[in-house]
Parts: sequence; C-alpha cells; structure tokens
Amino acid sequence: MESFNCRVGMLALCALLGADGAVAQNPLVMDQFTADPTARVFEGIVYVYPSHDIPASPGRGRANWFVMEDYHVFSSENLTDWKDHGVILNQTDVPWLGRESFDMWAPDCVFKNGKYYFYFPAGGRIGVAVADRPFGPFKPEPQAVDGARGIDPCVLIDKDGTAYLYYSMNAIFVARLKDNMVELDSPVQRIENLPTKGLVEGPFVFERNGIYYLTYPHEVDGAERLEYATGSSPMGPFEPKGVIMDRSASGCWTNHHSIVEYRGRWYLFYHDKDLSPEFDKNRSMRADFLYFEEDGAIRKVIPTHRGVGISDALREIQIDRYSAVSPEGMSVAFVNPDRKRDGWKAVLTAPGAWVQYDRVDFGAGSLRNVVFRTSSSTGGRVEIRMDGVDGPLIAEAGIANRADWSAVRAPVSESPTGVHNLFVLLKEGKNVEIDWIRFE
Ligand code: FUB
Repeated sequence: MESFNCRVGMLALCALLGADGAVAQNPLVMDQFTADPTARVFEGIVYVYPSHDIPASPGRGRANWFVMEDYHVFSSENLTDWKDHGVILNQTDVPWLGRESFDMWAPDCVFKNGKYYFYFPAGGRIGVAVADRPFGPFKPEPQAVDGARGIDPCVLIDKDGTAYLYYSMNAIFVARLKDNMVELDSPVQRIENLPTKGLVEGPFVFERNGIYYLTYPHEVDGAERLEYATGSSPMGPFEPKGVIMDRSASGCWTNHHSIVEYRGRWYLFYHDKDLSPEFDKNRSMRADFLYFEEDGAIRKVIPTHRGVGISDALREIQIDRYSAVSPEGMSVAFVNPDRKRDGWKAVLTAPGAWVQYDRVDFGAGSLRNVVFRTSSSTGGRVEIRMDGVDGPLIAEAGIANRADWSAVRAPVSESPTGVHNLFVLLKEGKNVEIDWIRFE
C-alpha cells in the first residue's frame, strides 16, 4: 500500500484553496470548464495548462461551438489539491490577433534558457507568451510564429536542448525552433505514415528511454480516440503502434491529452464532458495512471472516475467517483442537476450493492466517527469495510427514512492507519443516497 505523509500540509493547503479548487478525483476541477490539459513538471510541481471552455453568450463567441477567450494554469504537488493561479493570458492581450476570436485552443508551456514559453493557437496561427515563472505573468510576443499555420502546439525540448514545434492542421507538422524559441529553424515538415483521415488536432510528443512517442487524437467512427506512434528521432519517421485510450463512452467528440512523469509514475491527462453531459464543447480535465510495457509499448488506459489523487479520510470522500462498483444496485446522479458543479451522489438501490473507493489516507488512526451525507426514501443500513467487500469492518450506520439531506454519524469500530481502499456496502434498504462520507 502506498504511503502518504503530508496530511497536515494537505489540510492547510485545502484551507488556502477553498472548497472549489480541490478534488482528488476526476474531473480535476469543478468550478469551471477545463479542456486540452497539457501537464508539465516545473520546479518539482505539476502545472497543467488547459484551455478554458466557456458557454457562448450574446456577443461572446459562437453558439453551439467552442468558446475560449483566456487561459488559466493549475498546479499541484500531490495531484489531489489543484490550485488555480487565475488567468495567465487573455485574447485581448495578444497584439497580433487584433480581434476577439474566442479560439484560444489547446496550449503548451516549456522551460528553456531560464524562461517559460507558453504556446497557444488563435486565429489559425500560433503565438508565444513568455514569463519568468510557470504561472506568469506571461507577456505575448508581438508577432505569431512566422511560418506555422495551425492549431494545438506542442513543444519538445530534446536531450541536446534542441526544441521542436509540433502542431496540427488536418495532419501533424513539425519544425525545429531556433534557440530564441519564437522562430522556426527549419522548413515545416508534414509527419508521414500516420492515419490519413481523422487526424485533426492535438499532437503531444515526449521521449522515454530513447523512444520518441508521437501521441495524437484520431477520429474514428464519430469521436476521437488517443493513439500513438514511435520513432527514434524527434522528426521521425514514426510508426503507428496502437491505442492509448478508446473513444469516450460519454460521446464526447474530442479528446486531447498529455503524458507526464512525476515522482516516478506516469500520468495521462485528458478530458471528457463530466460537467456538461449535454454539450461536449464544455469539457473537464481528468488524469489517470499510465503504464508502459517492458518493450516500451503504452498499455491502454481505461478512464476512471477515481483519478489519481489520494483522499484524506478527514475530508469529504466523494464515493460516487468510485474505483469499482457491484454489478447491480449502484448508480451515480448529479446531486443538483441545475448546479452540476455541486457534483454527484452514489445511489444504492439493492441490499448487497457496494462501492469501492481506492486510496484513502487514514493517517495515524485514532478516528472516532464516520459521517455520511445521505438521504433515503426507504431507510437502510450501511457498512464500511476496508481492502475488500469482506474486509475488516470499520463502521456501520443505520440510515433513517428521510428525503432531505442530513449528516448521519456512526462510531468507528476499528480505526485504520495509512492508506487503504474503502468499501461502502448497502446491507438493508432499497434507496440510500450518499453524497460523501468523511471521518473525524
Ligand atoms: O479545444 C478546442 C479544440 O478541441 C482543441 O484545440 C482540440 O484539441 C480539441 O480538444
């Protein structure tokens, strides 16, 4: 079992961030739409540079389409608490754009020569903004990158320090960048030997053990899945190898991703439409673990609600962001369908139904109670166990027949220590809804 020993720090950080910024599950951010996440590690911290979807409104973007006017950056040291550093660039800051195009699409950010270079597409061109810190302030260059026409820039800095710019325009293109990071240093080259249809956007390139991975969304049968090709140099040639993530079951047409190593583990950042099930242009970023096979192949990633963060037992544990559930008797719904940022609830409807929620940090133990935020139209009885449906019993609670939400408190019979997987089981009752649980 993994260990995690900065609960005190997490609590202090949480207090600083406020309730909205911090979640240990997917999606990573609940208080705004975030898409196209590019994750980078700077100064030992993960920074995620997403694009920022907003709903169209009169005079502000095109209805029923992507509307993006600015960028935020988020950071985290524990992949549980995400700090929003606020707006780092707005379309009105960009001198060469000259209009409100609302197409500040998928960006990237890299560090070179003591500066942070933020690459962003707008108006069919690619701009660069420069800062001294990963969270800005970023100052846009007076001109877009001359010679690069397309969207979704990604920059690879190779082991010898040479930088390469990749971007899309119904195919994937690459060019070397000059040392100044804002001018091309080679002719733009189309990357060959990739799918000839459905390659519209979102390349991401990284190197691992001498293998260059060119990863990209590929539209197949009406939605994008994530695929990859490998090569032995940044400009290829590349050979397609397989699928990183299948098309989303939700029907979200786009998927846009990045892959990053942090503290010895690899992560896939991507997006879906969790907070906007009816409209797939208001998206939410997610993260899941990514694994390589011995030969360097990428194992397919199955998207999860649970995500990658560790949950503190003393904070609200959103069990609807489950790791696994019983085959029957458990479903998930929005707590408040008119205010989706309030999140989801677990709905248990048959005795024997259960929810598994992995990686809860119980710290040094000494927990006295568990609190459920619950409502029920039948009343019932719930058990909490750890490390298995039949694992040690931590607590059991009777749930009253009460349609409004209330906090039910039950004593902990055996206080766990360290990090464990949690199981919540319905023992009696036919309708018990749980918004969250927490220990005290
Ligand atoms: O976010 C707008 C566009 O949708 C991005 O540039 C693409 O990669 C896709 O996610």
